[in-house]
Amino acid sequence: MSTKHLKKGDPQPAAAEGGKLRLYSMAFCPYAHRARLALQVKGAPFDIVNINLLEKPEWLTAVHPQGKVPALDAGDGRIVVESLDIADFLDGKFPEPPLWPADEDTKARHKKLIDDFGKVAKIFYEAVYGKEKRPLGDYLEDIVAALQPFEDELVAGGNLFFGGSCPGMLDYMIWPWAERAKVPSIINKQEMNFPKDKFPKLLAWREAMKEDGAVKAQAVDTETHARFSRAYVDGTLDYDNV
Ligand SMILES: N[C@@H](CCC(=O)N[C@@H](CS)C(=O)NCC(=O)O)C(=O)O
Repeated sequence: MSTKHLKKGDPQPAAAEGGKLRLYSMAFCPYAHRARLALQVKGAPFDIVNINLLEKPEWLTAVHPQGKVPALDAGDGRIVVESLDIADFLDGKFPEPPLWPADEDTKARHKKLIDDFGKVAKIFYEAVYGKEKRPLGDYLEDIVAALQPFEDELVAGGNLFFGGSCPGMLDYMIWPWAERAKVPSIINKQEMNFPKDKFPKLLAWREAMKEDGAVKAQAVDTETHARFSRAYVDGTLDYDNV
């Protein structure tokens, strides 16, 4: 996959024209993926500036104080950082389709689930990039425990998606890791046998999510994700050609 990522020495591109939104992103960052999904589902015109995170452009900290991605330039002088805050900001700016559930209790539960999903993201990161590798079965055990509340929420909701009949905030905020689910097995060349019988609802959710328009528009295939992760681990990463 060929995607230009700006790096040290590259000038910052001029602001997007006509107050258009701009996302500072990196093609394989799961947090930037969250922001791209939110932009896509809202149908807001936006452009993307991809950043080489190994050789960051000098101006990146003026955009994001921690020199990270994603960062959204709202086109009106405001810059929003943190993937969930970006999605939340977009949900406020573009009410249709609403991403959060209308019911306040459900919204609070979904916010907590998004927060708790951090555990899954952390285990995933360790299984792919961790220096001291444990057998994949150990990571799997932790992931299974961390995912149980998500299966329970789908059972309780009685719908295909957390958001109801179509995906909502919780669906989109966890999808980037579902898209990358096979990467730990590929990178470690070990099977990770997900206990399908324990998670019938989550597995149906994953299949349904693959057919969603925003998910499809922002999709990257598993092999490409795995090539990125392998090159990152091996120290051979060329952001522009993965
Ligand atoms: N909590 C942040 C996490 C963002 C993040 O960790 N981004 C990574 C790329 S996937 C990054 O910019 N890393 C560069 C660095 O830490 O120097 C969010 O949700 O937006």
